[in-house]
Amino acid sequence: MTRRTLTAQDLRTYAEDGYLVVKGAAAQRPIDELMGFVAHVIRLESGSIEPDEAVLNRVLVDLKRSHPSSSSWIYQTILGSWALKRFFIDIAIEDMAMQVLGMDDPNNLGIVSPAFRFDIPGDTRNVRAWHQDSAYFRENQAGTDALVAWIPTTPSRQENGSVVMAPGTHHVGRVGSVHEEASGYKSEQYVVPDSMLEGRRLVHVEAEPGDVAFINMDLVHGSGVNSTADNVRYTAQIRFNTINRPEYRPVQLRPIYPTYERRTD
Ligand SMILES: O=C(O)CCC(=O)C(=O)O
Repeated sequence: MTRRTLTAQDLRTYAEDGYLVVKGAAAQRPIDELMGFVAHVIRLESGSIEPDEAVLNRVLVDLKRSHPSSSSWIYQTILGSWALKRFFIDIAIEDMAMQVLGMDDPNNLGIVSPAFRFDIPGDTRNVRAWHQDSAYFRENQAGTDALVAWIPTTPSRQENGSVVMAPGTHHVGRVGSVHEEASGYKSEQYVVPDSMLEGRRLVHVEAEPGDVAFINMDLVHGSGVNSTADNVRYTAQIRFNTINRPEYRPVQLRPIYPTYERRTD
């Protein structure tokens, strides 16, 4: 993909709102390849021989409700895959991330937590509450030195729970969040105080596969509510950071190998 130059207005929007949606930033082919791989992983666990559309939606919804551990196996298998790593390389959005970070030398670009989410209707255990990513990821101090790239790989709409932004909240900086440990099948959360949202305008991002939202690490945002019957919302995320800062602190991760109760056990 050729280098895409962001405009001065794009960079002003990012600075003022704390996020920027770039339409058509990623090519369709890597998205199709990734979603084909995701359907493959769901088939490995569900045993379904139905077409991709059914596997990616109804089959996964049913599986997650009946076998939450299977859904966890699928989630972790996707995170550990070569296909997901290759996706982030193939979409080649690092130039845009560098422009947003005001960086010239790619040797100064770090990443953390290349991730992939599937948000199924009615799920309350894995949605992200109102948060700042800087509470989870501590590589840099300043919210402007790092960002989240949020990448829908299927259409992301208010009704299927697309991410909701609170524009301008990044100007407050990192605030004290309440930490809730992961437990059972519930994800860990760092939740910002309600006061961060008082009087704020909220924007439900509506985006197509290939659009990318670049989000300042201090911007308050969260998952919406997926109120559809069986439309799973799929998104990838990768966090870019700046390694040539005196306070830069690379994360050290500890492996955990949970016991999975597979559907076929
Ligand atoms: O897409 C979503 O539900 C929100 C994801 C998010 O907020 C994040 O990864 O920081």
